[in-house]
Amino acid sequence: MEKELQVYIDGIYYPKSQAKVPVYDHGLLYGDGVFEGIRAYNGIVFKLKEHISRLYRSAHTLMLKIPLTEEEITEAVLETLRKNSLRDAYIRLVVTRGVGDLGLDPRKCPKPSVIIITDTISIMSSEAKEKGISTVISWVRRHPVDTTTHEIKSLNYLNSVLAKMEATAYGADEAIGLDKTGAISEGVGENLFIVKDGKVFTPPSSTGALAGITAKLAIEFAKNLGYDVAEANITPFQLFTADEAFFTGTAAEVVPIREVNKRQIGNGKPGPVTKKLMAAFEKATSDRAFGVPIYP
Ligand code: PXG
Repeated sequence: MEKELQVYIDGIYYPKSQAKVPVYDHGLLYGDGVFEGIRAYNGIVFKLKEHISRLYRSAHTLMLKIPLTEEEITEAVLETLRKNSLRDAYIRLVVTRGVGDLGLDPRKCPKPSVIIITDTISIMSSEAKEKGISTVISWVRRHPVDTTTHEIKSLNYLNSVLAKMEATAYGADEAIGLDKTGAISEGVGENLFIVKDGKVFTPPSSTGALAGITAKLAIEFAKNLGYDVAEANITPFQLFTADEAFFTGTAAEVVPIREVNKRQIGNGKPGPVTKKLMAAFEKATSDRAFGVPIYP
């Protein structure tokens, strides 16, 4: 039998089937915690430093003190990957408020818990990459910036789950969320971009969108390719009538959007800017300069 994957919980490794959190953990009771989703490609953990840094920024906002330094948590991620002999992996890093009592007060939670899951990931199909994906704008709004905004990568993802279910129910591949004003914010686990008249636009963080690590890279690549890139409010109309649209994200990488609420985007095929950015991103995932080696 194949050896079971080992999961790191507070410095101890448990087989996947026995890796559990206590029912009094405020991560479960109140969604009180933060997480990161990270990928490793061919022995390199892509943008690990940036993901760890974002984890600490999320935790800082929740006044959640991670009981490890950034260096220690980096080493724990690498060690977990080595323990599982992984080279291509999906890494889920979770920090919960820890065990408390049946009340909201986090002062009752003396010790946050650090969980590191390393597993494989179901990636976007090659068909999605070649033809683009279909999307629906969901009735479920993104969290406003003055609530549990998605600028914080917290354990509150219920609006993403609901929007994803809606997309599935309507036979679409992915959902798009609006902010409170009706402007486009992002996908349920992806940032969104449009291309119009040769210029690239993405919604600002005032829409509650996460500062995506893949998005930041896509912006860099687009600028290097000579395109103007700007943060701008995007209306549903502007999305429907864009020349190109695409998502970026750790799971999605760069993926073309061919349809929004049954409206075809552009000519319905991945556009030239999207294709160039997909190629640039793919090249980056096999470049050691973009990550940290698991096996030095
Ligand atoms: N917006 C949101 C709300 C996210 O959760 C992104 C954008 C893209 O950010 P990055 O930094 O990954 O380019 C995310 C990331 C999943 C899954 O299981 C989702 C994310 C990351 C990993 C896995 O669907 N979301």
